[in-house]
Amino acid sequence: MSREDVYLHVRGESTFVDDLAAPAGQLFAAVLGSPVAHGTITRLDASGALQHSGVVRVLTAADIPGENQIGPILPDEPLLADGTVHHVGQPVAVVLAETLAAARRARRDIALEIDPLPPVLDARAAAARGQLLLPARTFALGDVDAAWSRCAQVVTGRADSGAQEHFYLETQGALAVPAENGTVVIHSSTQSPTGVQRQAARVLGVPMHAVEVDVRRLGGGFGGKEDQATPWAVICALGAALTGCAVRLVLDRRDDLVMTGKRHPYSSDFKLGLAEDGEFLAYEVVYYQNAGSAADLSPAILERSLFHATGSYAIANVRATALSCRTNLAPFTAFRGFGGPQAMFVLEAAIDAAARGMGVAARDLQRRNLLREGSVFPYGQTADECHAERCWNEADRAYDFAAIASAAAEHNRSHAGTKKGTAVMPVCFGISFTNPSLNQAGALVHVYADGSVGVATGAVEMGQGVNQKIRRIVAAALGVATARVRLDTTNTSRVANTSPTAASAGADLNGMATRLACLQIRGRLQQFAADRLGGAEPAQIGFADERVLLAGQSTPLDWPELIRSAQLARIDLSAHAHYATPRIAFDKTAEKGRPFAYHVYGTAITEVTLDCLRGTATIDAVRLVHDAGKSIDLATDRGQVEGALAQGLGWMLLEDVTWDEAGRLRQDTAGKYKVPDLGFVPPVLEVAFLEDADNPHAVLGSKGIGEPPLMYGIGAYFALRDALAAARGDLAADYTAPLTCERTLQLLAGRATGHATPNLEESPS
Ligand code: MTE
Ligand code: LUZ
Ligand code: MOS
Repeated sequence: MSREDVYLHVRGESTFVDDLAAPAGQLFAAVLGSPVAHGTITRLDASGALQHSGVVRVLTAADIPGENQIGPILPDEPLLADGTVHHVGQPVAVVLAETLAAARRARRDIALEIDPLPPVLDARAAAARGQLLLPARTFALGDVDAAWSRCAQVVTGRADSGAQEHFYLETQGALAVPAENGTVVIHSSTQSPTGVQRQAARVLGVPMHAVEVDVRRLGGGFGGKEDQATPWAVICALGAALTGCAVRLVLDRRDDLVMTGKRHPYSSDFKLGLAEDGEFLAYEVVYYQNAGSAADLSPAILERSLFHATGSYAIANVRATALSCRTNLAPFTAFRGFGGPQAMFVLEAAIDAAARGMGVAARDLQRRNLLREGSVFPYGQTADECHAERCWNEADRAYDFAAIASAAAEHNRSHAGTKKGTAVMPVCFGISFTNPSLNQAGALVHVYADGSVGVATGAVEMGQGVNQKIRRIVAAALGVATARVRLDTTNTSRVANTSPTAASAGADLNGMATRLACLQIRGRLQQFAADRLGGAEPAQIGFADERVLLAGQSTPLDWPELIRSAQLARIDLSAHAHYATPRIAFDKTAEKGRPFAYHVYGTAITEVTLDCLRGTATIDAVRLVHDAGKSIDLATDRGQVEGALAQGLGWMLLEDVTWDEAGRLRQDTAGKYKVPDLGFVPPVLEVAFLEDADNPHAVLGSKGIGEPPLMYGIGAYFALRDALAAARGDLAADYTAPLTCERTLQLLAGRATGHATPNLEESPS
């Protein structure tokens, strides 16, 4: 049985927030965002907007009954601007009107005057001014300073990676419906129903029990709705509380692009030292993370960059320092990979520079330094059940890296107009929220009297297939067909205090909680069936193919009959369970611990062809071996690998996010932003899953899959650089991503490409 929602999607029957029928008296909201990146509000007068017919009320910071604060980590993010504005698009006021058109029209007639202050847009410039969110953090291993003198080769350089727009098909939105006695129900397109509940309660000044958040599904989240679905939901709740009417707010694409955060741009300095034989002896790196104007999730994202500083490699001496820099851009936020891709890009740039400096193939250096069983990460955890070399070797055996590279070289000898390039990209990604307390989940399972099963968990379905995986987990635990199992909406009243569906751990955590709940019910049913079958041992009872088994043999009792009679016999057919990942801990003072339940591994080889005249590149092939553990749903996992890869390729080669000097986003409409489409994805895309891979640390031996494959996309950047190097022997040591067609042409012309992030001031060093 394939995914239930596939049929709904294809027929256009799946519902999203904006498909919910309008409650009687519903109002529409339109948010006025700041037109300038930094300044002091000198006048905010809504009287002009209130003249419009249909306008009911205009909300500003002064209307907030509770705290004007929604910062999830640091209290630095007002819901509505109060006194100062810190980025273009920052919410300042909200028009509530009877029609959407009236709300949007009236928004233009709010008088907003701002005394501008100079904006800081670049991370290094912000660091030079001391604009850090928190003190810098450093992860260290061994003795870096002592190691340099032993190195035969030391390369230094700079690497810059750009922002990335989530471009979920469903824009941010919410519908809040007031209920009796000051309570409210919020339908939100959020990955974090509890996060919305917590911040709505904070802003309204009510207990969390007065706020119910409900989520059917998202039309994509990709991290963009891990924290940044909150303001829109809270604005609706505020409007509902103040007017007594339901309030709907669904951002149009332009507002969504301008007002919400993207993947963090990073600018980094690296220094990599190698022994004669290519061993990585020492690695030093400083990351300047452009956090935008408020902390949002930036400190957690910065932390994950540090965790992934050494990528898939064992390096004995490391010092990685990370600075989260406050700038006047919309707060950057979670995006698939969560700081990991940015860190891995820097190390791959260092390896590329070293390989070119030493005249060896990058893949020989990569292979020489891969993580092995027992390798120690800079944060103190060891690589256990390490599959880095297995993935590499299986990929090399299946695809023959040397043959692919020599075919490219052969092409390059005989073609002047086009050049081929190749690169291998190994990935190692830690699974668990790096904040240990987030690694918990709950589930509520009901077996109804007709034998059908309803499941509620904290997991949000956003296209990643978590519902399908949970159905399969239930089917396996109870021995029933997946068709019997249906996932309820994700609702804070059914399962409370949940973590966001994120960190690729949604199925791990909620799947395990669901399995534990099923096992409780299963235990009761074993007892009941044992009695009914004339006093057998409960342990002898099993459930498979919708039948009750006794000592492995089929009995006349089938699932519907079992449940019907169990219900009549007053057996509890419901269970709640909670799962907390065991054995994870992290000491932030020492910066050492065991933050991850396990790691995901894989290796990809990418081939590109560069058109030397036009600067265009085509990705010819990506072939990879990925460690998915024992997959719960192969088709879903394959889809996740393909989708994540496409997003990684887009980040590296295609998707360019830029701002003008005043801090205004240039790509403020869909037409100005390129996202990968089918024609961009390589025609040859071979995905093999690692054979005989088990994982003792997650449900049914599976592994989290949502994020890790994104980082295979980094290979395309270095494959394109490889092709560029074939076109130009004196290729500049410029590591700026994305390597768009424009940048490629500049490199072909022998020019530096400039940096993806605004770099308006000199860097401090
Ligand atoms: N796949 C689809 N189709 N849509 C999404 O929004 N989000 C990704 C990934 N895959 C996403 C997706 C991100 S950022 C994460 S963290 C995981 O799914 C979350 O789901 P999981 O933990 O259940 O894998
Ligand atoms: N969110 C979070 C995440 O809060 N902590 C994490 O470690 C994480 N990792 C990936 C994606 N989202
Ligand atoms: Mo994913 S960035 O953890 O939502």
